[in-house]
Amino acid sequence: MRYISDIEKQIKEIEEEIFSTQYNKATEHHIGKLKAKLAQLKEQLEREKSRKGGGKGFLIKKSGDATVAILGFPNVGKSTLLKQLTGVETKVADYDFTTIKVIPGMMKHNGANIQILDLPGIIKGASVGRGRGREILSAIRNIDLALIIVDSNNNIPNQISEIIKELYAAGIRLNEKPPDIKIVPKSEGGINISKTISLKISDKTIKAIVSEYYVNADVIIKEDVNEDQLIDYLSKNRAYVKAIVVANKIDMTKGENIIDEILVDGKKWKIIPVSAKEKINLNLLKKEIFSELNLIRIYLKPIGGDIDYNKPMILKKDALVEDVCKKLHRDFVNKFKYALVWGKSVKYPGQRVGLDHVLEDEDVVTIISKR
Ligand SMILES: Nc1nc2c(ncn2[C@@H]2O[C@H](COP(=O)(O)OP(=O)(O)OP(=O)(O)O)[C@@H](O)[C@H]2O)c(=O)[nH]1
Ligand SMILES: [Mg+2]
Repeated sequence: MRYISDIEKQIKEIEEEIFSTQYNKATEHHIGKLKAKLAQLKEQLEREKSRKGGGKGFLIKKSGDATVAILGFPNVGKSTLLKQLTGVETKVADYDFTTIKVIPGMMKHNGANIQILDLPGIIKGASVGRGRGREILSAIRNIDLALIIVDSNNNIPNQISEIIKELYAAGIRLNEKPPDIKIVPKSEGGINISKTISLKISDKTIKAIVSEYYVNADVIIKEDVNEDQLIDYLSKNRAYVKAIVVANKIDMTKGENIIDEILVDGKKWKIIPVSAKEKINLNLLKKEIFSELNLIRIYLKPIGGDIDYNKPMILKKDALVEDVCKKLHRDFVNKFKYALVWGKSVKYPGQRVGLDHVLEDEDVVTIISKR
């Protein structure tokens, strides 16, 4: 434990130094360096803690076409929502921390099986291990979509802001793309920077940060990143997750407070107002989940047979004919001759296409294979 407390002490010292240093052009590189050191210490702390057995994470078996997690403060109605979306009953009660482990359910929509995970409530300090914070946060690193549930009786922007802060501190970036950076370590020559655009941060700052990780490296930057994004790239443990906000209990607020988009900490968030208890807007929510997941439905038409519109094949957006073949059976790719496609992705009905043809939602496909 001594080792862990040493790391924690160093983290505290650096955080205090960053906090008390004025940010300007002259201190930018120094702050960048401190932030990079901080990121490394935090990673080290995580490693030590998980090595010591704490926070192994919940054991979740992914299943279905995509996985969505329900996330929010205690008592906002997460388990009630799970029940309404999936039929899975778990304890619902009017006190905090009713749910203490991950409860999975399956939501059927548009022929897709969407796995929904109900998580215990997260609290302020989750990222440093309060509540079951570490387990909860590690569970959302590999999902396809996070539903951030807030209680519409309370301050909505505050709840969103607190939750994204906890996730951010745990290395989870919501609705962000990984920065367009490439860093190639070398054996000599120091740190070389090349940029395709001009950046707000100076080369000195970039060097200060990168040198915390590498002595020699080529750094290629293609977008106007800040120091945090550069550190994100250098840290290997960042997770990029999509998210939408669900404002629950609107039956109690009579629609006050409810807006469909909100600006929190400079970022726009889409809000779906619902009442899990009174079943208001649940179909709208299902539709939103399906569309945010970027899934498409493909109907298979056997040669000379009928299409079963109730059983689409569910694939990710921009899927190819090849993906259809692979999902049918490994052999279909080898035996593939051509495919016939009807729908939005082709110019005329029944068009002949190859394996690399990009499909669209609700296309009808017939695979013609060699004998
Ligand atoms: N009025 C109203 N009450 C709701 C709604 N959804 C849930 N509740 C109530 O809010 C309380 C908490 O519901 P849960 O579903 O247990 O909340 P939870 O977020 O899973 O709570 P924890 O597991 O403790 O984090 C219960 O008393 C529910 O009946 C809603 O849409 N409207
Ligand atoms: Mg619950």
